[in-house]
Amino acid sequence: MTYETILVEQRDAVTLITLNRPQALNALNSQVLKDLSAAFGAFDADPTQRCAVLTGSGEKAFAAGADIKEMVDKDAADFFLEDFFSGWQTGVVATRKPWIAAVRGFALGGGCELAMMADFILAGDTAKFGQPEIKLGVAPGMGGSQRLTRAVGKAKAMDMCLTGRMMDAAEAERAGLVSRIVPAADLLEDALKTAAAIAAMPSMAAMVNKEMVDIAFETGLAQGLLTERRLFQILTATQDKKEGMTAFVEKRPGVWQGR
Ligand code: CO8
Repeated sequence: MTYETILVEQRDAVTLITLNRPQALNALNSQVLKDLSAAFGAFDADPTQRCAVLTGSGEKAFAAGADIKEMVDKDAADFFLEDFFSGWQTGVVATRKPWIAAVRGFALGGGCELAMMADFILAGDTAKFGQPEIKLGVAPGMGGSQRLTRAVGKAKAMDMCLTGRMMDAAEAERAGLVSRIVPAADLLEDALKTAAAIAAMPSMAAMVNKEMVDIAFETGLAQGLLTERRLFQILTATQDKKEGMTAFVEKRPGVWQGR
């Protein structure tokens, strides 16, 4: 498959997807959404692929936002009739296998929102996160006001959205937006290593773990706990559960079937 705005390569069981519009700081236009939706769909459908990494080309940006040049001449009816941005939910968020955002440089507006769609964010020490849409007379439209608030709490989310200021990697880690910071030069290698470790896990269990944590953001505690218990019970019926526990007792590594 060929893509116009992204690069996709497979490294064993890990798919590496690179946003590739460095001249526009990897701004997210309709073609990027189309390409990413196809790439994430192919990743999800390919049984040889078990974890993905999304990163930006160039050192300056993961993505500097939705493409302002594409939006500048659209009016409200255009945005409404196209249900602008709705494709991110179906094309990217709906991915069932785990994936990591590896962020170096700017992750602003839609770029920050795209990073937050990942299961977790690994940050290079040059990462800068922000929701500067207010400075354009708008507001986040790809989940920023919701996911950022859930990730860092109301005070910081309000501060970010109302002032449009950027958060550096250290602040993002303290606030819980990113899981870890590594030197920018080592980021990709670290992210690929982390993804390979996830890819080596029993893959159905990885998908279920992902789903469980996502449910924590989408339901109340009682419903979340019940869903967790049911999903746990379903996992106990897998060959990998039998193998994992037997391998532990026999003091040997497990050999996974992914089911
Ligand atoms: N869209 C399009 N092009 C961009 C974008 C963008 N978001 N960001 C940067 N570029 C382009 C620049 O126009 C420039 O291209 P050119 O040289 O052809 O003009 C090139 O990338 C390099 O950018 P700069 O020269 O500006 O680089 P600097 O190092 O001086 O500045 C910044 C870097 C600070 C990142 C700066 O580029 C910037 O502020 N970018 C915009 C950041 C931003 O506002 N992002 C939010 C966009 S809006 C959004 O994501 C969600 C909107 C929700 C709307 C909801 C409607 C329904």
